[in-house]
Amino acid sequence: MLETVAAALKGGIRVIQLRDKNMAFEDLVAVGREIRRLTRQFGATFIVNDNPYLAIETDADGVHLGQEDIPVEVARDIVGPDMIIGLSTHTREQALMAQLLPVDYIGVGPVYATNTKSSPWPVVGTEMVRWARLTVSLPLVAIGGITADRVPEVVAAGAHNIAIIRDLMSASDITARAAHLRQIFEQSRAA
Ligand code: TZP
Ligand code: MG
Repeated sequence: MLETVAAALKGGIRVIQLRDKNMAFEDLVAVGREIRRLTRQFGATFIVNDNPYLAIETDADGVHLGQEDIPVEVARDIVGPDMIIGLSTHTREQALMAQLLPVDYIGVGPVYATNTKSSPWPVVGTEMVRWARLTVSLPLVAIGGITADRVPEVVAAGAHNIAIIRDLMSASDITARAAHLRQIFEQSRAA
């Protein structure tokens, strides 16, 4: 896991999320502290999934919560005012409601079908990204089935940032793939 993170950072990935639904808390703390060390070396942001206590234990920059996780207000009380909190949204109603919560960005997805997560939420398409950019006053992170060739249309729809698992993690050369993704992302933003 640490080799993969280091390779992604070398290729220009700027945000790393630690996400493992099966690891014990103590093991997540141990690996999380190593990822914290690596992300700091690269000046990158470190977010943990699901658990605000893990964010504190690893000195992460933030915690990402789903609709079924601990309520955002409770997480905010735990982590304090300065830590980043992100919230996944899968419907227009959830995205609108997020504006009333103490969150710093929302995830929007799944934009495309994906096998990485057995998500109960239907695909939202780039239409929801486009709608959210026009309607919701929070930074948007698009997620779900995003590949390098889809980055331009997701950015054109208004995503501020993009979360990718499979397209990067399944690459034989992760550093090269990360550099390729970053290049397409920057080109798309410029366009
Ligand atoms: N949440 C919504 S889709 C997803 C998560 C964690 C998985 C995204 O992974 P991939 O491989 O980039 O589709
Ligand atoms: Mg979660």
